[in-house]
Amino acid sequence: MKKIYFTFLLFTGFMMAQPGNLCTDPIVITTLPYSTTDNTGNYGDNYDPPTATPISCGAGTSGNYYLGGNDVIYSYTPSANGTVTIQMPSSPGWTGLFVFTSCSDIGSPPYACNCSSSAGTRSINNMAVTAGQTYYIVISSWPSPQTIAYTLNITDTTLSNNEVSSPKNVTLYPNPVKNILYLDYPEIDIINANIINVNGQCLNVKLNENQINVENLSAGFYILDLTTSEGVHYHKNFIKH
Ligand SMILES: [Ca+2]
Repeated sequence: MKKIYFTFLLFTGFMMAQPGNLCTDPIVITTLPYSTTDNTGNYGDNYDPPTATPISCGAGTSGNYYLGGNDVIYSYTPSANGTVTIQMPSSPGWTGLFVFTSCSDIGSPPYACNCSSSAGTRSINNMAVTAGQTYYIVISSWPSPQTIAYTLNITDTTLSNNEVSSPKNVTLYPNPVKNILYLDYPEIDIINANIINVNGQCLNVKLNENQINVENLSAGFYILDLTTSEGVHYHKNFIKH
């Protein structure tokens, strides 16, 4: 009986690989904030670094092998447009945090990423997310260390993203935009504008007579961060095409 039971355990263990090993069976994150502590040693080494053009994911990371070690895959599908911040605090060196928008993209340039050979926090700040799109979050390392202990924290950083329903109405048009983005904000005093890209990087823009010239931006999804004279931030999403 004991032998049969052991054989059964071995069989089911083999047949039912735990979620997180493969992108097609990720650890599904359903609500934010999310926090977990784990070790990539509990998962397999199923994905490889890119073999084509090296990907830069932070200072000094080109020519990277940051998918070389064991890999863990999480997925998150937001129900609303907004921004999230993904962090691995107190991470050992030679570790990488990647986000892909499809499983087939793993090994190709990611949607967002942060890697470093130094110990510290890996962070993707204010990453733009679109409702209904699944984002695959991959944690890995160089082949040395092959496995790492990690903490993964994901928070919803969408700020005032419901301003459409606010009495202080802000309107952007056209959206999608090609050259000039027009702003209408009759009830508030906006003193500064920034555009945030999908990597959470702030791009300098000039707000001029309620217009922003965006013709030099690459096609994609952006957040317009507006600061009022009272120091309140309003975020509006737009698409450049
Ligand atoms: Ca790997």
